[in-house]
Order: sequence, then structure tokens, then C-alpha cells
Amino acid sequence: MTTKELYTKGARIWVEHPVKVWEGATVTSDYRSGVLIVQLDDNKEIRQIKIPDEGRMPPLRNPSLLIGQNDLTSLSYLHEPAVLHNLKVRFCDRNAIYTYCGIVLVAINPYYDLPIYGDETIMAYRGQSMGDLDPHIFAVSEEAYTKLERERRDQSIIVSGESGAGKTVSAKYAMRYFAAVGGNASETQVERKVLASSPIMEAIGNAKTTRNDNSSRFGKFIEIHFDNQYRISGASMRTYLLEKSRVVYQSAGERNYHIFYQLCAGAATEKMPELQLDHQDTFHYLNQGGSPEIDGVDDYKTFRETKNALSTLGVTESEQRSMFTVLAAILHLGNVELTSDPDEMQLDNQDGAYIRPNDKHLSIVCSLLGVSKPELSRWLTHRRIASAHEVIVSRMDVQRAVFARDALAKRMYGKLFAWLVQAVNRALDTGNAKKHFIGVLDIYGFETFEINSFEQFCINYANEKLQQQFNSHVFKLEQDEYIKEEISWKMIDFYDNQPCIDLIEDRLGVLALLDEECRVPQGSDMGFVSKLHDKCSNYPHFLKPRFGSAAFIIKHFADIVEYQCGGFLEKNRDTVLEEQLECIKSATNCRLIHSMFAESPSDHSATLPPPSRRRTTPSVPLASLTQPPRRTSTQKQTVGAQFRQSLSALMATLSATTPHYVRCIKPNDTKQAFQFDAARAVNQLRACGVLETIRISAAGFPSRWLYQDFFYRYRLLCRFKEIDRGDIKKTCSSILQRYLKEPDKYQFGTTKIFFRAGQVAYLEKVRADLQRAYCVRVQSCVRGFL
Ligand code: AOV
Ligand code: MG
Repeated sequence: MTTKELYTKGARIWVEHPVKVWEGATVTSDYRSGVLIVQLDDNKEIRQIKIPDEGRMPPLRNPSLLIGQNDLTSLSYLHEPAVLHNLKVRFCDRNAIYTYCGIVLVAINPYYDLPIYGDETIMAYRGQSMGDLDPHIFAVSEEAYTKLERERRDQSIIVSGESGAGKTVSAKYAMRYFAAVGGNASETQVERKVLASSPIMEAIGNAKTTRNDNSSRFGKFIEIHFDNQYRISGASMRTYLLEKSRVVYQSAGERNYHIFYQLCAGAATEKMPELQLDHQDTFHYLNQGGSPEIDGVDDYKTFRETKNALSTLGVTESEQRSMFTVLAAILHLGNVELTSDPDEMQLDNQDGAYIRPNDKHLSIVCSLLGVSKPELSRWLTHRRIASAHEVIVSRMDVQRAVFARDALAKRMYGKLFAWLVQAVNRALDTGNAKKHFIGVLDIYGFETFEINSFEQFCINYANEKLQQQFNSHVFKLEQDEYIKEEISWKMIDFYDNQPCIDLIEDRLGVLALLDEECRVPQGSDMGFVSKLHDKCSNYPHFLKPRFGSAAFIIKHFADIVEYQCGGFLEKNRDTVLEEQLECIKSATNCRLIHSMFAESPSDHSATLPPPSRRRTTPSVPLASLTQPPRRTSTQKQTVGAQFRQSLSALMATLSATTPHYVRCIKPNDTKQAFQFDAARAVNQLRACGVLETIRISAAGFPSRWLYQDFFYRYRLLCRFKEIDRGDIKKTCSSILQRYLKEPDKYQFGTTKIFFRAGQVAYLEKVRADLQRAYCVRVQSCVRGFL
């Protein structure tokens, strides 16, 4: 088919639109070189489109037969406007939030409670094949469960999407499905425990952000274990990179982790006077976002739910009390006032941070945990500097003292979080041998903000790795199908993002240079970024920003992202003053503290980097000064290195499973039910690899028809004498030889015919034309007869 044949009068195409992204239009006169005249569907405007290059004609629309398909890959024209239109029709006109795109389930957040998740729906999907019923998260879960049985191979469900797109909700429905179909109703009630882990993890790891009232601030991979009878026998969970900065700081409109607000509400209602908690607004660590409430959420009610879930998982009442003690201690620590006001302190030394002797919150922290007040007070205001020959203790300036205190609070929260994950894991480990598992990964999707920092860098790095695993899997599946059907095809190039991963992981890549800068004594964020500019400019995925030198740019698969280097070193080091840590670890009133800090493979205790300004004022020498300088643990693994390791372990786990992908799409930013913002959706389809899947499909043979099905649909295109019911394959071949002149456009497999993109749409057009002509003939015959 030539361009002239395709773009004739009446051809239906897509033209770009500033808001709708793509708009339907119809060609009004046959294409002549360089110009196409079209009429827009919407306002009937006639438009002239200049075509400088025939290789870039506007995309053609699919025949209406194919609109609203359950599976995007069954579209004949596989391109962005077709995908977008199909999703929109399903979502807006039919309230269908799920659509397949080959092996991917696309899930669009409806922001509306649909009655499609009840037990009766679970039972309806049980035992069905994926194509038999409407696309659904339960269908994907069922597919994973049956494959586990059939193939005896571990499975995984990988959920991704941007903040608020519905990942956590999808992951919970998948888990609920497994609990329902694999529950063993035994004494251990492990499926109940698996479900109870969600409210606990959400209490300690989720928070209100501007994008999502219940945003997960960590990634998690839950393995649900099955025994020989494919009944749930236990479970385990791994978590990734909790956002600790939220513990001490929240942006406008955001909150700290839910558990703090739950605890304040709980303490007000239940008898917990020892925690000395007041209204949440009185705590610096809770009130910075100025948004203490969440619509429709009762913090006291959720506090009760969290407590019940903890009890279900066997966290005892006394352990829960200890948890609350640590949380309260963190809140009070945040209210300890570090001041430099010498008048108030009646001191002449103006340099440095002081705590008033009667600071109420410091006393509460010390009595809650059972630590020495003079010690804690000293180490919140002083630091120890060890040189080769001596140890000097000096008073910190206020900024540095606040920074150190916050680092301590973050560390305590991080340790509590890790302890709880361990507690959950202990409860989910029933001691039964795991034979098989289905893993559910609920991980942060690709992110790009106005200002991108270390967190976005790690998140996008994780997505880059997941995308690579996804691409190679999709590509391999395509190939396997071609091999099974014995069709010959040339390997197509698919987008491999290894070069971008190399930029991050190489011996002189971003992570290595960051670690190196963290190790040098005078290392700085600026030093790091200038090293990057020096050493990484040869990488095709690295760019220097045009303005300013405090940033670097990475060309990710989903977008080009500029990262600001500020804070990279500190976040990668994640250090706490060792003296503060020792002080907290000496707690006599709280056994949990000892468990939390017991074995600490990921401890990053170290001295803070030397101050950049102000002279240090040696203060009273302490007894410990006579001891040799204590070894610091700066050499411990950095956050980046740990993250890299845990990601590579995750990739190894995932690649030993059969993966199933769920891509969640956030359709609007105002949380309105069934509102579809095309521009937002397209960006996400790009970022989550759906369009890339389409590209891989489109590069091969995206449409497949069984011989029989093809014959029934297109026998109209066949002369009567060519029909050979004994040899349908031959009959199909006669049709195709007549209409598809280029032999490369299709291939005969053992059971199916494989078509290149656009061929089925063309055959549909021919079929419709023939049908029309036939009708006209019949009508004129009838008229003649009359
Ligand atoms: P996320 O996990 O993808 O964001 P959530 O799963 O928390 O997003 O979903 C955000 C909100 O969207 C939920 O609280 C629900 O109100 C709504 N929602 C999502 N899926 C559905 C659904 N299937 N039906 C009805 N409402 C839904 V983040 O954790 O922020 O990246 O870090
Ligand atoms: Mg989430």
C-alpha cells in the first residue's frame, strides 16, 4: 500500500491537539504531494496539513470494529493516539478502568469505589483464563496463581505508576485475591496476617502528600509463600528506601507519617499519660505542613485499626507501648529548643547552641527512654572532633546542632521502621517450608519534579532497572511466540537502557563518584557534581545543564531529568553523631531501643563533616578526651551502595519468576471520578513503558489471527472458486496474495497468521468497501426488479 492509497478521501486520521493531545479528523480529498486537507471531527474545521516527509504522515485511525478492545495490542494501528483513544473510550464511556496491553494490565485510577472487588467477583475470576472475562487485577492474579500451579515456577506481580496512580490499592487487591483463593483457614490464619500487614505498613510508611493522601514513602516486595497444595503457607516482606527526611520536615500541605497523628489522637483518648503527648499541632515535627487533617480519615479510628493489626501479627501490648514510647520520644526530641540566645542563657559566649536547663521536652525524652539528661544535653550541643593526636570537644552552632538532632530523630525512626518490618516478617514466617511464592512489588514509579534530588535519583534508577527487566521480558516473549509458531523473522532492535544504567553503576559512574566524594575529608556536593561533569560527559545519557553548575542531567528512558546536587552527600552518608547514638543506646527504660539498634548492618554513625564556617570553641575537656580517638564508621556502606545492592537482589529474584505487570495511570490531578486528562495520561504511558511495549509489538507482527477466524472474517475477499474448506490455510493465502502485495507484511505460522502493523486495518477497509459495493449492487438490482 502506498501513501496515496492509504490517505484517500474519507481516510480517518489523528492530528495533534494542544489539550486533547490527539484529535480525530477525516481526509477530505485524496493526498497530493506535500499537502493533506482534513476536516476535524469536533468543530468541522477544515485544515491543511503540510507533509514535508512522507515517512511522517499523520497516524491513521483504527476501524471502529477495533475500538474499545480489551487488549490494546489487538489494534491494527498501534501508536500513541490509538492507545490513548482506546483507553479513553473504555474509561470514560464504559467505566472500564482495566485494559490489557499484551502482558501488561493498564489500570486507570477511577477515584470512585466500583463494585468490582467483592468475593463474588473473586469467585467469578477463579479458574478463568485471562482473555475470558473483562480485564481485571483479579484476572492477572488468577493468571499468576494458575501459572504457579501449572508451571511450578515462582511468579511476580510488578505494580508501578506515579504517585496516586493506584499502586498500593492494586497490590492490596492482588493480595486479597491470593488470600481468598489460597487461604487455608488453618490455626495460623496466615492469610489474615498477610492482610493485616498492610495497615501496619501504611501507618508507619505512608503519609499525606500533595499528590496522594495516603502516599507510600517506601517500596515493598511481599512474597506470599505457597505449599505443595498451593495453599498459603507464610509470607515475607522486603522494603526499600524509606523517605526519612519526612520525619523532621514536611512541605506545605503535607504530613509526617500517619502513625504520629494516630498516636496523638490515641493518647488523647486512651490512657497514655506517661507519653506526655499534647495536641499534634504543638509538635514541630508534625505541624510544618500546616495540614494536620486528612479528608475522610479519623486518626483515632485508624489508631485502633493499627493496634488491632499489630495484635493480629503478635506484637504484644508491651511491645506496642515501647513503640509508642520511641515515637513520643522522637516528637519531644523535635521540640527540644536549641538556642543561641546568650542573654537568655546568661552566658557571654555568643557562639554556639544551648539548651535551656529547664527544657521540658528534653526532660521528657530522657525520662521516657531512661537516658542521662546531662549527657544527652551535652551531645545535642557538642561534637567530638578526632584528629590523629587528640580529641577535641566543641560546641556546635545552632544550625549544625539542629541538623544533628534531626539526623538522630531520622535514625531512630528508620530503626523503628526496620524493627517493625522484622516483627511483621517474624509473624508471617510460619516455619513451614516455602515451596513456591508469588511476589507483589509495590514500588515508587518514575518521578520528575521542579527540583529533583537524591530521592528522585534513586527512584528513577530503580525504575530504569525495572524497565530493563520489563523490556527484555516482553521482547523475549514475542520471540518465543515466533519460534513456537515457526515463523522466520529478523531480530529487531529494542530499546535497551543498559547505557543509562552504566552511567549510574559504572566504576566511574554516578554512584561511585558520589561514594568517592563522601569519603574525601573535604567532600562537598559541588565537588561531587564537578567530578561528574569531568568524568561522565562521555556517556550518551549524561548532560551538563546549560545554566548553573550545581546540577546534572540524566536522559532516562522515560524523561530527561535534571538533578540538583544539594544534599546528595548528606543523604548518601546518612550520618548521625556517634555520641548521640551511644547516649540513646544507653536507654534504661526502653528495651525496644536495644532491639532496634541490636545488630546494625546499615548503621552510618560517623562524625559530621567539619563545619564550613565559624571557629570552633574548645569547651571543657571531658574524661573521654584522654582516650584514643574512637573509630568512626564512615567506611560503612552508603545509602546509594546499599540501594544498588538491594535492587540487584530484587532483580535477581524477579528474573527467577514469571512476571506480570500492572501499570497504574493517574487520570487527573484533582482526584475527580472518571475524569480523563489526555496529556497527563500520555506522559505516564510513556514513562511506564506501555508505549515502548507497543513499539516492540509494532516492530514485529502485532496482529495475529487463527486461520479459521481469519477465514470467517475475510471470506468476502475471496472468489468462490478459491475457497477450499479442506485447506483453509491455502484459502487464506489466496486472499492475502491478492490484497497484500508485499510478502513481508505477513507470515504464516503453524496455527496463526502474523501481520505487520496496519495490515488488518487495511483488510478491514477493503472488506467494508466490498460490503458497501455489494449492498449498492443488491439495492440497484432490487430497484431494477421493482
Ligand atoms: P499509589 O500507591 O500509586 O501512590 P494509591 O494506591 O495510594 O496510589 O491510590 C491513591 C488513591 O486513589 C487511593 O487512596 C484511592 O482513593 C484511589 N484509588 C486508587 N485505585 C483505586 C481503585 N481501583 N478504585 C477506587 N479508588 C482507587 V504513592 O504510594 O503516592 O506512589 O507513593
Ligand atoms: Mg502507594
